[in-house]
Amino acid sequence: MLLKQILPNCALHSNRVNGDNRGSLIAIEAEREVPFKIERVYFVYDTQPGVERGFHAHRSLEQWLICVTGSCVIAVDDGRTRHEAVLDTPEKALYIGPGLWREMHDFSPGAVLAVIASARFDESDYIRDYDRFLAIARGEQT
Ligand code: T46
Repeated sequence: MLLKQILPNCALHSNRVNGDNRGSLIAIEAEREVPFKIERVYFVYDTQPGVERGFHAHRSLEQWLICVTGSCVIAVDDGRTRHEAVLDTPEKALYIGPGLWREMHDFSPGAVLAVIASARFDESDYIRDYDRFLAIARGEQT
C-alpha cells in the first residue's frame, strides 16, 4: 500500500504483513508487491558507525529497499529537491526508480538493508558523479 509519494519516481510503501501469534511474515512477489520483474537481490550489512553509502544514481534500474533489521535513512534527490526516508521496520519499503541520486546514512548497529532490483549488476548503469547527474537531470547531457 502506498504510504507517501516522495517524488514522481520514488515512494514509500507498506509491505503486507501476515501476522499471527507465531510472529510475522512478509512476502514479496515480482510484479505484485514490487512493480517490476525481480532480477537481483542484495544485502547491505555490517555497516560501520557513521558510514555513508550510495552517492550515485541509476540510468534505468528500479529498486525496492527494505531495512529488514535495524534502521537507516535514505536520501533521494531528483536534481531539484532532496527528501529523506527513514526505513526502520521491515513493514516499510522504499521504491526508487531511475534517474534519482541516492545516499544512505545513519545505519543502526546491526542494520540489514535488503534491496530487490529490476536488473543484474551493471556498472554502466551507474552515474557516480553528482555534477554529471545534475547535467543529465537538466537534459544537458546523456
Ligand atoms: C544502490 C544502493 C541502494 C556488485 O558486485 N554487485 C551488486 O549487485 C552490487 C549492488 C554491488 N557490487 C559491487 C560494486 C562495488 O564494488 O559491490 C561493491 C559495493 O557497491 P556500491 O559501492 O555501489 O554499494 P552502495 O551500498 O554504495 O550502493 C548499493 C548499490 O550499488 C546501488 O545500486 O542503489 O546500494
